[in-house]
Amino acid sequence: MNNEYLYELIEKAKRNDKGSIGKLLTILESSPPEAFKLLDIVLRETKSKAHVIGFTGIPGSGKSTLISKLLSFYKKENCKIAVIAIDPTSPLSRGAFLGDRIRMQEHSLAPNVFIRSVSTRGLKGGLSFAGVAMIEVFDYLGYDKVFIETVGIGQAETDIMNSAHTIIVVTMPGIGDEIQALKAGVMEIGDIYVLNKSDKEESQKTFEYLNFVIESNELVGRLGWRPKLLKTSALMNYGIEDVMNAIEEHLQYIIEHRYFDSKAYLRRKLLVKLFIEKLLIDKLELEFERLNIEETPGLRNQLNVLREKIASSLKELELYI
Ligand SMILES: Nc1nc2c(ncn2[C@@H]2O[C@H](COP(=O)(O)OP(=O)(O)O)[C@@H](O)[C@H]2O)c(=O)[nH]1
Ligand SMILES: [Mg+2]
Repeated sequence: MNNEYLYELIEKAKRNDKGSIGKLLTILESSPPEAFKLLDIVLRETKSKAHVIGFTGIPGSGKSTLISKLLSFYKKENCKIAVIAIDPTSPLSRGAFLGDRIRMQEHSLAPNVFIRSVSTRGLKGGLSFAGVAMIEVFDYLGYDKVFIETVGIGQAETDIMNSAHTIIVVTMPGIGDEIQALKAGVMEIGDIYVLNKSDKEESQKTFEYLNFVIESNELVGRLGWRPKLLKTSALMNYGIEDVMNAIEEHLQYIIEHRYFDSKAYLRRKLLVKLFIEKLLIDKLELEFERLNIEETPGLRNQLNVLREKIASSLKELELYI
């Protein structure tokens, strides 16, 4: 890809040409040299403006449905929103219920909404990199909100969640021992807890339990923010506006506490590490595949072959600079 083509893509993406935006995101997933050129431009824009909101919680708790309903509210506010779905069960990937997929697709036709599904497969060391880099690209393109949906299990998802200003943990009634859910760790990171599927009978009991945990200060929010607990039924479109109001309240809180900019700073710093990490891991994987331990007997020799290859790839970094 020559530079002119990349610049052209960026210009078109800035005018909200969705095809071009999609191509830029694909570059982040598939081509480190091009990704480098793109991010070098993107990160020169010093002021970060996008509010990044992470949605996590067990599969089936209703994250995608909730996001889809929130999009309807935010669209009315004339907000530009990007959704990054890092979720094998995302409505955008195969295997989802047809209805969910259609609802999400309806949103993605709206000019101010962009939805991207990131496959967890085939991105070896690069999932964190691609996810965090996508946030930066949406920020650069003037998106007001970036929603991220993950099931929050792997390291990549932790990196990406750490890049969010506001974290929403979505849970549902009847998942058995709620204490287990808390112990799973995922419950400890939320700024806002959403008990979805509150149309279900057993939901009041779960709500009271979660409320008790939060009230008794077992869950300590970041920066002194008191975690909120909300009840929704994404299916019945109930409580969605409350979630939106809580998101906006949290945004105001973090702006007042000067957390908004420091988060963006940390995210951009993380991206530097993830970029180098991705280059090195890709190189190591490639050379490891090529290594023939019969032709190169002895651990010392084998390590030496890999060391030399990695050293030469570090030398190649000069090509970027
Ligand atoms: N009863 C009920 N079902 C819901 C609600 N929200 C989502 N669902 C259903 O739960 C299933 C999983 O939802 P989904 O949004 O894909 O969950 P995700 O895996 O967390 O993204 C789907 O069949 C939804 O229709 C709700 O509020 N009440
Ligand atoms: Mg989902």
